[in-house]
Amino acid sequence: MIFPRSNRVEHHLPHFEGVLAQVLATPQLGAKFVEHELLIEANGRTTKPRNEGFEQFFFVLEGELQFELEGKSHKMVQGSFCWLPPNRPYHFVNRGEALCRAIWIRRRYEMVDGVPVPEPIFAHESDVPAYPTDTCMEQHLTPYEQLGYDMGINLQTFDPGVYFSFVEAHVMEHGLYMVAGRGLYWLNHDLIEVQKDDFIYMAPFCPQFFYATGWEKSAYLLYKDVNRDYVQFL
Ligand code: UGY
Ligand code: MN
Repeated sequence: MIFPRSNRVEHHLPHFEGVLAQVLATPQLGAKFVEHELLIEANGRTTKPRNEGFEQFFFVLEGELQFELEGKSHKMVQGSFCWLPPNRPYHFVNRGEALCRAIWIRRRYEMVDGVPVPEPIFAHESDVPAYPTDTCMEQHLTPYEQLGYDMGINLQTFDPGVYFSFVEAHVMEHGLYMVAGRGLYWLNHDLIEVQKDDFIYMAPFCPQFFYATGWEKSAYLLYKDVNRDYVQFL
């Protein structure tokens, strides 16, 4: 399912002030995660510390955000991100003068016996090494080589004209947010043009293939469920 920016509407969420949310993916769509784009105006904020039993990921698309966790303050700018395990109360405020746009992804963390729950991560995309994968460069914003992570977040960057070497299909679902450029996405036998700020939800086993077009690099932020088996659905 492609969800271009021009089709999206905004609404308010409880316990935020000066913040509008675009809902990108929820269980109503079949997703096992919830993804929003948050539009946080100057001085927009959480109105009380948020303590939720979900793991969470934030990525700043533009603007800046002052994020507080456990008495520590983290200044987040464009390209900054954080991952939080469940039940770690946080709050944030946009102390800048411009709008802050951020991607916010939550899901239920799946515990595994003997595998410790990882500690929070605060970093910037430029801190994360990029590896060549198939035909793109891939950065693992959550280091999901470690089994403790069940939320895989990749930043995938493509040179113009580059395309996957095969049509992928896998049990993992995706929430894909285009952060730069444009291209053609093959999704379950439809070929769709996508560009910066478009969102795509890919259900489990959706055949998928990307062909980067345009004159600049294309990039997307990609959620996928990782490192767990699927017996919970039996
Ligand atoms: O990791 C992935 O599943 C990724 N290659 N999929 C995608 O970009 N559609
Ligand atoms: Mn994939």
